[in-house]
Amino acid sequence: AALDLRGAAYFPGFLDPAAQAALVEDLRRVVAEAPLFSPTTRFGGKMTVRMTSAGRYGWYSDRRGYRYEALHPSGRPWPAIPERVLSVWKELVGPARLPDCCLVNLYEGNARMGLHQDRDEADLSWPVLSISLGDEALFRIGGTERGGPTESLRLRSGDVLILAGASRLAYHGIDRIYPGTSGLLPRGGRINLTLRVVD
Ligand code: MD3
Ligand code: FE
Repeated sequence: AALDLRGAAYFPGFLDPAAQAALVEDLRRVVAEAPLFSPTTRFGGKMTVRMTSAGRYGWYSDRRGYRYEALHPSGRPWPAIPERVLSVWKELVGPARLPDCCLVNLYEGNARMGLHQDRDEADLSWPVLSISLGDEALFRIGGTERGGPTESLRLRSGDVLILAGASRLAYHGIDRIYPGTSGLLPRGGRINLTLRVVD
């Protein structure tokens, strides 16, 4: 059953260990076609998270700012979103519209993601769906104003979060990863998938 977290729907343990392992296999193929990279922020610093994408668009950032791109930095199109990833979206969001982008974030070591809003998408009425795999993470979510109160939640492997309604524009981030809390990834670390309708 979904718990309500500031309007977000939280499905702890939605994916069983076999389903999690199947997604990791799918992601190995995605990363082989579209290698992970560390984007530069508009302020010139490197992000500590490594990322890539699948789908019609991939999320990208450099000194020109944050945006969606139709091509990986290699110049090739992004790989297709794996069918088993789309199944999670169809089950929880519905089949009417499929996501254009599956952003793959890999957290290793001291990687983190500062508080931000996701607002690069054309139609913010579509939800964002997030899948956590691997080591546990300290996730923080606040309101729609920077500097307001926040609450923290430990995201675990197999958890799914749907950000819709008021929570869609909530400030959120990842404060830290807890190494050694999951055996899913042989070298440790955490993968987060975010599915989005872009345009
Ligand atoms: C709340 N990723 O890629 S997932 C991101 O774990 C991002 O990699 C984090 O924030 C991660 O943009 C958090 C949970 C999440 C995803 C999208 C959201 C929370 C959100 C969009 C709006 C509000
Ligand atoms: Fe985000």
